[in-house]
Amino acid sequence: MRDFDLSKWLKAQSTEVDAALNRFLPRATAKPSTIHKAMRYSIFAGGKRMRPALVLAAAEACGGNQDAAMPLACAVECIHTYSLIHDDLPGMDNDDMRRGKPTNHKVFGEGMAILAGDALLTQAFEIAAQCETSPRYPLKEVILEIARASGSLQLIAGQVADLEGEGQVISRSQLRYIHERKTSALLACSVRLGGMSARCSPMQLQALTEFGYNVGLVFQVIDDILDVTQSSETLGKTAGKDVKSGKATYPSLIGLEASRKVATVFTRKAFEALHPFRGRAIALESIARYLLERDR
Ligand code: GRG
Repeated sequence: MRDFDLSKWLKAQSTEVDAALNRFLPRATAKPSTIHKAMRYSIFAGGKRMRPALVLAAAEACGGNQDAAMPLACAVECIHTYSLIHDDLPGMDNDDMRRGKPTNHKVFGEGMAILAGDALLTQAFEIAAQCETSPRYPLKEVILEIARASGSLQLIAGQVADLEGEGQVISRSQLRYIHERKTSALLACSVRLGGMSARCSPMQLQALTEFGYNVGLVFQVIDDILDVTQSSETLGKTAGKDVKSGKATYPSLIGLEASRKVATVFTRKAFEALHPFRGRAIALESIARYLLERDR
């Protein structure tokens, strides 16, 4: 931990992930070129690549290798990017800025942005289907893992509850329900996929699930705090939108200070989940710390 340079590690992983995504996605010139340009526009707009990093870090913690984990790292990034494109649409959050750039629909129009999201979601499964599998985690398990995390009981359920909760008074447990689905589901899926690519033991898979679930909650609480405390420029997306749209968040429910404490508690639980790895999950530990301390 002492000598581990997370920013160097993240940069190196991002370079590899970008190169792999470039290979997996159809060329921008492939017909019909508009859709491929739109998909590539958002994929390469400069995201933090946190979900691929979690896939690769979990694989490493379980003694796996980058080559086996890479298709799964790229698949989760495609799902994540699709969800951002659709979340920004006029019918959802109606946002103009994402990843420091105009949103997909601002550049390509609403219809094309819907299609770019659809195409990235489909692309994710095409990429995932190319991963190496094992008797312990056959392809069916891997595909089910991604489908369940991004389906109507998890990721989409979170978005539904988020949409329906706008302008409503919602309880802390309802907020937790939203965060578990909107954010934790894909983060937990990411670390689980990394573990599966490394043929992890059932005990390791359980530990990764617990870890991913808790860092997902940290991620969302901090995201909500940053929405209040940071500028749009720093975040690369419109800041202050939660208050404006009457969205329930931890800061609006319990205040900033208490929200930070909640994030610290979830981080502690995430660290505890890593005990079975006995110090071999250095990148995961470091990512958990970064997710708590990040300022953008
Ligand atoms: C299925 C349309 C649809 C939505 C599902 C994921 C989601 C719900 C909505 C996207 C917007 C949102 C607030 C998601 C919660 C998770 C989150 C804070 C995403 C932003 O992730 P970052 O900060 O983004 O990792 P970058 O751009 O760095 O990849």
